[in-house]
Amino acid sequence: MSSLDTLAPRVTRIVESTPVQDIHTHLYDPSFGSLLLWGIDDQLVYHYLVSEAFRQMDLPFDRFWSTSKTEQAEYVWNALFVEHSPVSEACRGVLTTLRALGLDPRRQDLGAIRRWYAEQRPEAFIDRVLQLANVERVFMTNSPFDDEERAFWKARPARDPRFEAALRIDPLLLSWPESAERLRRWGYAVGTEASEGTVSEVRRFLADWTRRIGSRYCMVSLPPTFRYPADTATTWLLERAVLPHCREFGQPFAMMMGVTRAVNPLLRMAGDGVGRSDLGALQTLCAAHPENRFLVTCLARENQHELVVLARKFRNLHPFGCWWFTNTPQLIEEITTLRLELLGTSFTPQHSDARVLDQLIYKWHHSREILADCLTRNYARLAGSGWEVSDDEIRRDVRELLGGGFHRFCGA
Ligand code: RAT
Ligand code: ZN
Repeated sequence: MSSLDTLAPRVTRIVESTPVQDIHTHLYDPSFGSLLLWGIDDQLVYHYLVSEAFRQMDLPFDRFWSTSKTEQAEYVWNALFVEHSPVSEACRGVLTTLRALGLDPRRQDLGAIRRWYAEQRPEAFIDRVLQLANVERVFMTNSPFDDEERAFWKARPARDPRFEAALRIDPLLLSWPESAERLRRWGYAVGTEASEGTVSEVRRFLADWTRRIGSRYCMVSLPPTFRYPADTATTWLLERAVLPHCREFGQPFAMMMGVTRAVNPLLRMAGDGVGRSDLGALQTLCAAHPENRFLVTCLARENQHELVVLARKFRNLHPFGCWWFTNTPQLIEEITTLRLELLGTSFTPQHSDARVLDQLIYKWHHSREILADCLTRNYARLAGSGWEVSDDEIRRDVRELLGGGFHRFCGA
Protein backbone atom coordinates (compact mmCIF):
# COMPACT_ATOMS: atom_id res chain seq x y z
CA MET A 1 0.00 0.00 0.00
CA SER A 2 1.54 3.35 -1.00
CA SER A 3 1.52 6.23 1.45
CA LEU A 4 -1.07 7.85 -0.81
CA ASP A 5 -3.58 5.07 -0.03
CA THR A 6 -3.22 5.80 3.66
CA LEU A 7 -3.33 9.55 3.19
CA ALA A 8 -7.07 10.03 3.86
CA PRO A 9 -7.11 8.09 7.15
CA ARG A 10 -3.87 9.78 8.29
CA VAL A 11 -5.24 13.25 7.60
CA THR A 12 -8.60 12.40 9.17
CA ARG A 13 -6.94 11.02 12.29
CA ILE A 14 -4.83 14.16 12.70
CA VAL A 15 -7.67 16.58 12.00
CA GLU A 16 -9.90 14.76 14.48
CA SER A 17 -7.29 14.57 17.21
CA THR A 18 -6.06 18.17 16.96
CA PRO A 19 -7.82 20.43 19.46
CA VAL A 20 -9.42 23.53 17.99
CA GLN A 21 -9.62 27.11 19.17
CA ASP A 22 -13.16 28.15 18.33
CA ILE A 23 -12.59 31.79 17.52
CA HIS A 24 -16.20 33.02 17.35
CA THR A 25 -19.19 31.67 19.25
CA HIS A 26 -22.16 33.00 21.18
CA LEU A 27 -21.49 30.74 24.15
CA TYR A 28 -20.78 32.04 27.64
CA ASP A 29 -18.39 31.19 30.39
CA PRO A 30 -20.28 28.76 32.71
CA SER A 31 -19.99 31.31 35.51
CA PHE A 32 -22.57 33.36 33.59
CA GLY A 33 -25.15 30.78 34.63
CA SER A 34 -28.31 30.89 32.56
CA LEU A 35 -26.59 32.76 29.71
CA LEU A 36 -24.82 29.55 28.72
CA LEU A 37 -27.49 27.62 26.81
CA TRP A 38 -27.51 23.85 26.55
CA GLY A 39 -29.99 21.00 26.15
CA ILE A 40 -32.43 19.70 23.59
CA ASP A 41 -34.96 22.53 23.71
CA ASP A 42 -32.34 25.21 23.17
CA GLN A 43 -30.94 23.20 20.27
CA LEU A 44 -34.40 22.98 18.70
CA VAL A 45 -35.25 26.65 19.06
CA TYR A 46 -31.90 27.65 17.46
CA HIS A 47 -32.79 30.43 15.06
CA TYR A 48 -31.32 28.52 12.10
CA LEU A 49 -34.01 25.87 12.74
CA VAL A 50 -36.80 28.30 13.55
CA SER A 51 -36.57 29.93 10.13
CA GLU A 52 -36.67 26.49 8.49
CA ALA A 53 -39.60 25.36 10.64
CA PHE A 54 -41.74 28.35 9.69
CA ARG A 55 -41.49 27.23 6.07
CA GLN A 56 -43.26 24.02 7.04
CA MET A 57 -45.84 25.41 9.50
CA ASP A 58 -49.07 27.34 8.98
CA LEU A 59 -48.85 28.68 12.50
CA PRO A 60 -49.12 32.48 12.83
CA PHE A 61 -45.83 34.05 13.93
CA ASP A 62 -47.40 35.57 17.05
CA ARG A 63 -48.79 32.24 18.18
CA PHE A 64 -45.36 30.63 17.96
CA TRP A 65 -43.65 33.44 19.85
CA SER A 66 -46.32 33.51 22.55
CA THR A 67 -45.68 29.87 23.54
CA SER A 68 -43.03 28.60 25.95
CA LYS A 69 -39.60 27.39 24.84
CA THR A 70 -40.76 23.81 25.41
CA GLU A 71 -43.73 24.26 23.09
CA GLN A 72 -41.67 26.06 20.48
CA ALA A 73 -39.20 23.18 20.54
CA GLU A 74 -42.11 20.78 19.94
CA TYR A 75 -43.36 22.80 16.98
CA VAL A 76 -39.89 22.73 15.43
CA TRP A 77 -39.41 19.04 16.18
CA ASN A 78 -42.71 18.11 14.57
CA ALA A 79 -42.28 20.35 11.54
CA LEU A 80 -38.70 19.42 10.74
CA PHE A 81 -38.06 15.97 12.18
CA VAL A 82 -41.43 14.20 12.33
CA GLU A 83 -43.37 15.51 9.34
CA HIS A 84 -40.34 15.80 7.01
CA SER A 85 -36.89 14.27 6.77
CA PRO A 86 -34.33 16.40 8.60
CA VAL A 87 -31.97 16.82 5.66
CA SER A 88 -30.88 20.43 6.20
CA GLU A 89 -27.49 21.11 7.75
CA ALA A 90 -28.96 22.57 10.94
CA CYS A 91 -31.34 19.61 11.34
CA ARG A 92 -28.64 17.04 10.72
CA GLY A 93 -26.59 18.91 13.29
CA VAL A 94 -29.06 18.05 16.05
CA LEU A 95 -28.86 14.39 15.08
CA THR A 96 -25.06 14.32 14.95
CA THR A 97 -24.98 15.91 18.39
CA LEU A 98 -27.51 13.53 19.94
CA ARG A 99 -25.77 10.51 18.51
CA ALA A 100 -22.39 11.63 19.85
CA LEU A 101 -24.03 11.94 23.27
CA GLY A 102 -25.33 8.38 23.01
CA LEU A 103 -28.95 9.31 22.29
CA ASP A 104 -31.07 7.87 19.50
CA PRO A 105 -34.05 10.03 18.48
CA ARG A 106 -35.31 7.18 16.28
CA ARG A 107 -35.97 5.15 19.44
CA GLN A 108 -36.26 7.80 22.12
CA ASP A 109 -38.98 10.40 21.80
CA LEU A 110 -38.53 14.04 22.76
CA GLY A 111 -39.74 13.26 26.28
CA ALA A 112 -37.05 10.60 26.79
CA ILE A 113 -34.35 12.91 25.42
CA ARG A 114 -35.51 15.66 27.76
CA ARG A 115 -35.39 13.28 30.71
CA TRP A 116 -31.82 12.31 29.81
CA TYR A 117 -30.81 15.97 29.72
CA ALA A 118 -32.51 16.65 33.04
CA GLU A 119 -30.14 14.15 34.65
CA GLN A 120 -26.96 15.85 33.41
CA ARG A 121 -24.85 17.88 35.81
CA PRO A 122 -23.81 21.13 34.08
CA GLU A 123 -20.07 21.04 34.96
CA ALA A 124 -19.64 17.45 33.82
CA PHE A 125 -21.74 18.08 30.72
CA ILE A 126 -19.61 21.06 29.70
CA ASP A 127 -16.44 18.97 30.04
CA ARG A 128 -18.02 16.18 28.03
CA VAL A 129 -19.13 18.44 25.19
CA LEU A 130 -15.76 20.18 24.93
CA GLN A 131 -14.09 16.80 24.89
CA LEU A 132 -16.43 15.31 22.26
CA ALA A 133 -16.02 18.38 20.07
CA ASN A 134 -12.28 18.46 20.85
CA VAL A 135 -12.49 22.19 21.48
CA GLU A 136 -9.70 23.65 23.57
CA ARG A 137 -10.81 27.26 23.75
CA VAL A 138 -14.08 29.00 23.09
CA PHE A 139 -14.19 32.67 22.18
CA MET A 140 -17.35 34.37 23.36
CA THR A 141 -19.18 37.37 21.89
CA ASN A 142 -19.35 39.92 24.69
CA SER A 143 -21.45 43.01 24.25
CA PRO A 144 -21.43 45.83 26.80
CA PHE A 145 -24.67 46.92 25.10
CA ASP A 146 -26.44 43.76 26.26
CA ASP A 147 -28.09 44.61 29.57
CA GLU A 148 -28.26 41.05 30.83
CA GLU A 149 -24.64 40.36 30.05
CA ARG A 150 -23.44 43.69 31.43
CA ALA A 151 -24.93 42.82 34.79
CA PHE A 152 -22.89 39.62 34.93
CA TRP A 153 -19.64 41.42 34.15
CA LYS A 154 -20.31 44.00 36.83
CA ALA A 155 -20.55 41.14 39.34
CA ARG A 156 -16.93 40.18 38.45
CA PRO A 157 -17.46 36.47 37.83
CA ALA A 158 -14.73 33.92 38.50
CA ARG A 159 -13.68 32.99 34.99
CA ASP A 160 -13.26 29.61 33.34
CA PRO A 161 -9.96 29.84 31.40
CA ARG A 162 -11.39 27.78 28.53
CA PHE A 163 -13.72 30.66 27.65
CA GLU A 164 -12.05 33.76 26.19
CA ALA A 165 -13.72 37.14 25.85
CA ALA A 166 -14.12 39.18 22.65
CA LEU A 167 -15.63 42.65 22.65
CA ARG A 168 -18.62 43.13 20.36
CA ILE A 169 -19.40 46.72 19.42
CA ASP A 170 -22.12 46.75 16.72
CA PRO A 171 -24.29 49.42 18.40
CA LEU A 172 -21.30 51.70 18.94
CA LEU A 173 -20.36 51.71 15.26
CA LEU A 174 -23.75 51.29 13.63
CA SER A 175 -26.23 53.06 15.88
CA TRP A 176 -24.51 56.32 16.67
CA PRO A 177 -25.79 58.74 18.05
CA GLU A 178 -28.27 56.48 19.95
CA SER A 179 -25.29 54.64 21.42
CA ALA A 180 -23.80 57.99 22.52
CA GLU A 181 -26.80 58.38 24.77
CA ARG A 182 -26.08 55.02 26.40
CA LEU A 183 -22.39 55.84 26.87
CA ARG A 184 -23.39 59.08 28.58
CA ARG A 185 -25.65 57.15 30.93
CA TRP A 186 -22.71 54.93 31.80
CA GLY A 187 -20.55 57.92 32.70
CA TYR A 188 -18.67 58.67 29.48
CA ALA A 189 -18.80 62.34 28.55
CA VAL A 190 -19.48 61.93 24.83
CA GLY A 191 -21.19 64.36 22.50
CA THR A 192 -22.60 63.26 19.18
CA GLU A 193 -19.96 64.90 16.96
CA ALA A 194 -16.35 63.84 16.44
CA SER A 195 -14.72 66.20 18.92
CA GLU A 196 -11.41 65.45 20.69
CA GLY A 197 -13.29 64.96 23.96
CA THR A 198 -15.83 62.55 22.49
CA VAL A 199 -13.17 60.49 20.76
CA SER A 200 -11.13 60.16 23.91
CA GLU A 201 -14.21 59.17 25.92
CA VAL A 202 -15.13 56.50 23.37
CA ARG A 203 -11.59 55.20 23.66
CA ARG A 204 -11.88 55.19 27.43
CA PHE A 205 -15.09 53.15 27.08
CA LEU A 206 -13.35 50.63 24.80
CA ALA A 207 -10.30 50.43 27.07
CA ASP A 208 -12.41 49.96 30.21
CA TRP A 209 -14.36 47.09 28.67
CA THR A 210 -11.31 45.48 27.12
CA ARG A 211 -9.67 45.38 30.55
CA ARG A 212 -12.81 44.47 32.47
CA ILE A 213 -13.58 41.41 30.40
CA GLY A 214 -10.02 40.56 29.30
CA SER A 215 -11.10 40.83 25.67
CA ARG A 216 -8.77 39.32 23.06
CA TYR A 217 -10.13 41.17 20.05
CA CYS A 218 -12.78 43.65 19.12
CA MET A 219 -15.50 42.83 16.59
CA VAL A 220 -18.43 44.12 14.58
CA SER A 221 -20.88 42.73 12.04
CA LEU A 222 -21.51 44.99 9.08
CA PRO A 223 -24.36 45.41 6.61
CA PRO A 224 -23.78 45.15 2.85
CA THR A 225 -24.23 48.93 2.71
CA PHE A 226 -21.02 49.50 4.70
CA ARG A 227 -18.66 51.86 2.86
CA TYR A 228 -15.24 53.14 3.83
CA PRO A 229 -14.27 55.90 3.81
CA ALA A 230 -17.61 57.65 4.01
CA ASP A 231 -19.08 60.72 5.56
CA THR A 232 -20.57 58.72 8.40
CA ALA A 233 -20.19 58.33 12.15
CA THR A 234 -19.00 54.78 11.47
CA THR A 235 -15.98 56.13 9.59
CA TRP A 236 -14.82 58.58 12.24
CA LEU A 237 -15.53 56.16 15.06
CA LEU A 238 -13.45 53.54 13.27
CA GLU A 239 -10.58 55.85 12.34
CA ARG A 240 -10.33 57.83 15.51
CA ALA A 241 -11.48 55.45 18.22
CA VAL A 242 -11.73 51.77 17.30
CA LEU A 243 -8.65 51.29 15.14
CA PRO A 244 -6.39 53.35 17.45
CA HIS A 245 -7.79 51.34 20.36
CA CYS A 246 -6.91 48.06 18.64
CA ARG A 247 -3.40 49.38 17.91
CA GLU A 248 -2.92 50.47 21.50
CA PHE A 249 -3.94 47.07 22.83
CA GLY A 250 -2.13 45.18 20.06
CA GLN A 251 -5.35 43.41 19.04
CA PRO A 252 -7.01 42.61 15.72
CA PHE A 253 -10.33 44.03 14.68
CA ALA A 254 -12.80 41.42 13.44
CA MET A 255 -15.32 42.35 10.78
CA MET A 256 -18.19 40.07 9.85
CA MET A 257 -19.40 41.50 6.58
CA GLY A 258 -22.67 41.16 4.70
CA VAL A 259 -25.56 40.78 7.13
CA THR A 260 -28.79 42.68 6.62
CA ARG A 261 -30.55 42.69 9.94
CA ALA A 262 -34.30 42.09 10.28
CA VAL A 263 -35.17 41.40 6.64
CA ASN A 264 -38.24 39.75 8.12
CA PRO A 265 -38.80 41.08 11.65
CA LEU A 266 -41.65 38.59 12.22
CA LEU A 267 -38.99 35.92 12.47
CA ARG A 268 -37.21 37.83 15.25
CA MET A 269 -33.63 36.58 15.58
CA ALA A 270 -34.17 34.26 12.62
CA GLY A 271 -35.10 37.19 10.39
CA ASP A 272 -31.65 38.43 9.28
CA GLY A 273 -30.57 38.16 5.66
CA VAL A 274 -27.49 38.33 3.47
CA GLY A 275 -26.20 40.85 0.96
CA ARG A 276 -23.06 41.23 -1.09
CA SER A 277 -20.48 43.50 0.55
CA ASP A 278 -18.32 46.14 -1.04
CA LEU A 279 -14.87 44.70 -0.44
CA GLY A 280 -13.38 47.89 -1.86
CA ALA A 281 -14.07 49.24 1.62
CA LEU A 282 -12.03 46.43 3.15
CA GLN A 283 -9.22 46.99 0.66
CA THR A 284 -9.06 50.66 1.62
CA LEU A 285 -9.08 49.81 5.33
CA CYS A 286 -6.25 47.30 4.97
CA ALA A 287 -4.18 49.69 2.84
CA ALA A 288 -4.82 52.79 4.92
CA HIS A 289 -4.18 51.10 8.27
CA PRO A 290 -1.18 48.79 7.84
CA GLU A 291 -0.59 48.84 11.61
CA ASN A 292 -4.04 47.34 12.20
CA ARG A 293 -4.87 43.68 11.72
CA PHE A 294 -8.25 42.65 10.34
CA LEU A 295 -9.94 39.31 10.93
CA VAL A 296 -12.65 39.03 8.29
CA THR A 297 -15.44 36.71 7.32
CA CYS A 298 -18.04 37.37 4.61
CA LEU A 299 -21.59 36.12 4.60
CA ALA A 300 -22.20 36.24 0.86
CA ARG A 301 -20.88 33.42 -1.25
CA GLU A 302 -20.25 36.02 -3.95
CA ASN A 303 -17.65 37.77 -1.77
CA GLN A 304 -15.50 34.73 -0.99
CA HIS A 305 -13.15 34.86 -3.97
CA GLU A 306 -12.55 38.57 -3.63
CA LEU A 307 -11.82 38.19 0.09
CA VAL A 308 -9.18 35.57 -0.60
CA VAL A 309 -7.54 37.65 -3.33
CA LEU A 310 -7.45 40.65 -0.97
CA ALA A 311 -5.78 38.49 1.68
CA ARG A 312 -3.02 37.71 -0.84
CA LYS A 313 -2.37 41.43 -1.12
CA PHE A 314 -2.63 42.39 2.53
CA ARG A 315 -0.93 40.37 5.22
CA ASN A 316 -2.80 42.40 7.82
CA LEU A 317 -5.94 40.58 6.65
CA HIS A 318 -6.80 37.11 7.97
CA PRO A 319 -9.91 35.43 6.52
CA PHE A 320 -11.79 33.22 8.92
CA GLY A 321 -14.76 30.91 9.13
CA CYS A 322 -17.66 29.89 6.94
CA TRP A 323 -20.20 32.09 8.55
CA TRP A 324 -23.89 31.26 9.15
CA PHE A 325 -25.47 30.74 5.69
CA THR A 326 -22.11 29.60 4.32
CA ASN A 327 -21.77 27.01 7.10
CA THR A 328 -23.14 24.22 4.90
CA PRO A 329 -21.10 21.27 3.65
CA GLN A 330 -21.04 22.30 0.02
CA LEU A 331 -20.01 25.87 0.71
CA ILE A 332 -17.47 24.94 3.39
CA GLU A 333 -15.84 22.64 0.89
CA GLU A 334 -15.82 25.26 -1.84
CA ILE A 335 -14.57 28.09 0.38
CA THR A 336 -11.94 26.00 2.16
CA THR A 337 -10.58 24.66 -1.12
CA LEU A 338 -10.44 28.16 -2.57
CA ARG A 339 -8.58 29.44 0.47
CA LEU A 340 -6.11 26.53 0.55
CA GLU A 341 -5.37 26.94 -3.15
CA LEU A 342 -4.81 30.69 -2.94
CA LEU A 343 -3.51 31.20 0.61
CA GLY A 344 -1.87 27.91 1.61
CA THR A 345 -2.52 27.51 5.32
CA SER A 346 -2.55 31.21 6.25
CA PHE A 347 -6.21 31.49 7.23
CA THR A 348 -8.63 30.05 9.81
CA PRO A 349 -11.07 27.78 7.99
CA GLN A 350 -13.83 27.66 10.54
CA HIS A 351 -15.46 28.97 13.68
CA SER A 352 -18.62 27.38 15.09
CA ASP A 353 -20.85 30.37 15.85
CA ALA A 354 -22.48 27.98 18.36
CA ARG A 355 -25.22 29.51 20.48
CA VAL A 356 -25.97 26.32 22.38
CA LEU A 357 -23.08 24.44 23.98
CA ASP A 358 -24.11 21.07 22.50
CA GLN A 359 -23.82 22.52 18.97
CA LEU A 360 -20.04 22.53 19.33
CA ILE A 361 -20.24 18.80 18.75
CA TYR A 362 -21.91 18.84 15.36
CA LYS A 363 -20.38 22.05 14.10
CA TRP A 364 -16.90 20.65 14.65
CA HIS A 365 -17.65 17.07 13.56
CA HIS A 366 -19.10 18.31 10.29
CA SER A 367 -16.41 20.92 9.65
CA ARG A 368 -13.51 18.65 10.56
CA GLU A 369 -14.77 16.01 8.13
CA ILE A 370 -14.77 18.50 5.27
CA LEU A 371 -11.44 20.04 6.25
CA ALA A 372 -9.88 16.57 6.24
CA ASP A 373 -11.29 15.91 2.74
CA CYS A 374 -10.01 19.22 1.39
CA LEU A 375 -6.55 18.72 2.88
CA THR A 376 -6.36 15.14 1.63
CA ARG A 377 -7.09 16.27 -1.90
CA ASN A 378 -4.45 18.97 -1.74
CA TYR A 379 -1.81 16.68 -0.23
CA ALA A 380 -2.59 14.06 -2.87
CA ARG A 381 -1.94 16.61 -5.58
CA LEU A 382 1.31 17.54 -3.89
CA ALA A 383 2.30 13.89 -3.86
CA GLY A 384 1.58 13.84 -7.59
CA SER A 385 4.23 16.54 -7.89
CA GLY A 386 6.65 14.43 -5.90
CA TRP A 387 6.15 16.02 -2.44
CA GLU A 388 4.81 13.55 0.07
CA VAL A 389 3.86 15.10 3.37
CA SER A 390 4.89 13.47 6.63
CA ASP A 391 2.58 13.08 9.64
CA ASP A 392 4.55 15.77 11.44
CA GLU A 393 3.98 18.16 8.58
CA ILE A 394 0.27 17.38 8.48
CA ARG A 395 0.10 17.95 12.24
CA ARG A 396 1.89 21.27 11.90
CA ASP A 397 -0.51 22.42 9.15
CA VAL A 398 -3.63 21.33 11.02
CA ARG A 399 -2.50 23.04 14.21
CA GLU A 400 -2.00 26.20 12.18
CA LEU A 401 -5.48 25.94 10.65
CA LEU A 402 -7.28 25.10 13.88
CA GLY A 403 -6.03 28.04 15.91
CA GLY A 404 -2.26 28.39 15.65
CA GLY A 405 -2.42 30.80 12.71
CA PHE A 406 -5.11 32.84 14.43
CA HIS A 407 -2.97 33.16 17.56
CA ARG A 408 0.04 34.29 15.60
CA PHE A 409 -2.12 36.79 13.73
CA CYS A 410 -3.40 38.09 17.08
CA GLY A 411 0.19 38.64 18.08
CA ALA A 412 -0.05 36.10 20.90
O1 RAT B 1 -24.79 32.92 13.27
C1 RAT B 1 -25.57 33.45 14.06
O2 RAT B 1 -25.98 32.86 15.05
C2 RAT B 1 -26.09 34.83 13.77
O3 RAT B 1 -27.24 35.02 14.47
C3 RAT B 1 -25.26 35.96 14.18
O4 RAT B 1 -25.15 36.00 15.56
C4 RAT B 1 -23.90 36.13 13.70
O5 RAT B 1 -23.13 35.00 13.85
C5 RAT B 1 -23.27 37.29 14.39
O6 RAT B 1 -22.32 37.10 15.17
O7 RAT B 1 -23.73 38.40 14.14
ZN1 ZN C 1 -21.93 35.08 15.43
